[in-house]
Amino acid sequence: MYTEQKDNRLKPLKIHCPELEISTEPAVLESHGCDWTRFRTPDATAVVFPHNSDEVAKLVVLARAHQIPLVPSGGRTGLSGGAIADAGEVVVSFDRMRRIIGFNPVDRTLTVEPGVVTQAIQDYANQQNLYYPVSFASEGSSQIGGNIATNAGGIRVLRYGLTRDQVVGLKVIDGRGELIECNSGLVKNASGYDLRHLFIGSEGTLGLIVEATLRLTDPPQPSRVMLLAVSSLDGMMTVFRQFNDAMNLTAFEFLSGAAMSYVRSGHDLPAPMDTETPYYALLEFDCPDTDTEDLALQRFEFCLEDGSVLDGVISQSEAQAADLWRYREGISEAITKYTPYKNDLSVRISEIPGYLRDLDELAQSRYPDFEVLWYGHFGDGNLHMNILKPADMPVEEFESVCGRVNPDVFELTREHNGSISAEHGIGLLKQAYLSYSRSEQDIERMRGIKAVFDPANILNPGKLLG
Ligand code: 2HG
Ligand code: ZN
Repeated sequence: MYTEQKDNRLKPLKIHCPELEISTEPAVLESHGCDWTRFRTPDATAVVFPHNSDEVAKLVVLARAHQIPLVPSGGRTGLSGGAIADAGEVVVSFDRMRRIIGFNPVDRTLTVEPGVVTQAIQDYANQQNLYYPVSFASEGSSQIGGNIATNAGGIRVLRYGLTRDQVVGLKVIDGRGELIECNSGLVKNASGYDLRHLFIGSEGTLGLIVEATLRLTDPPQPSRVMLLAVSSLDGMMTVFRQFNDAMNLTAFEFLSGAAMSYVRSGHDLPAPMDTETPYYALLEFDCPDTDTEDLALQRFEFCLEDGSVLDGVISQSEAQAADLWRYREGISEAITKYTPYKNDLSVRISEIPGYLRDLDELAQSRYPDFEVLWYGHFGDGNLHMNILKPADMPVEEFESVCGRVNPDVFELTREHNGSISAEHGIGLLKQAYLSYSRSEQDIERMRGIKAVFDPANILNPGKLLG
């Protein structure tokens, strides 16, 4: 974007919000103008760092008056371009709003500012002998405001639900600069539309989260992790049913044999077992006593006998459990250097084998020269499809080839009643495909809601609804 247009956005900020911390340092514009998504070049006008909700409100009022587009920015670990500023927007970083505001031991709630890092919330909960259950590989840098704005999922959704299920109170500055207080930490509240749930997962298009109250829960029981070599997708379903019926699962993840090879070479990990298979399942379950462990081993024997499992290992310590998790949690980072094109898909669990088979066939016929890796959260129906870029192909060409196949991938997803985004969001990258998961009428309804909270369309324009 032209410097003059950027100046027109920057000047009112400097004049009317002189106390606001503003950076136009090239390195800051670059780092805060994008998330973990590849395929876009950041081009932000400025990055602002409000210190409290009053500053956020004042900023939004000014942005509305001067038609300055704002991109909210947390830990920038998103994978759909929700936090990208590539059209001269002003990035609103919550790096200076990192206070833990208060813990209530009776209500078991924690109130925090949006810039608090997810792991800091987990650690705080642990210190109180409680537990914040939302967990994913980027928890060391992602911020709670971003988690809420994208309704982050992760590895323990099948037991504890999504970020949405942990939020009991929310304060938000909407696109008119008004503070909206939602639910005040109540467990029960039947007083009408629950606006909190509109903001959760709205990808910063309806309001900027300035405070959140989170429900903490009991610490988990001692657990075990199993990594199983699984012979086929139907075998994976057998394993899921056997263990889900018998055990209290906290996670049921899967990865393809190819994903296993990449995570091993990327992190220099040893072979977890002698047998190599097309798929691996990683299970975590409560295991408070030896009877439960015996039960798990019985289920394992059953799966071995019926051929769905060919081999497996079980953790005997927390360190071993962490080592086994690396085979699943390390994949995304290990393949970053191959500039993967990502689709984050979901179907009902019972649909996974048929859907994945159809998808794999489609991938093999439409991307014959590309390597496609599968992994994800089998236990909640979320599949991550990663297509690796051939080393000699320019990024633009790769993106456009993947984009041409997307309609077929998403049509198949629609046929299986699935969603084109399970947990990463629509953001910028999947915006053009929203209609594969939402009807035209639904999109119109969402536009109506957007107009109520952000009439001037200054909050993350171009994302989600376009
Ligand atoms: C995961 O489950 C993350 O590892 C990242 O959601 C998924 O890299 C991906 O596609
Ligand atoms: Zn995931």
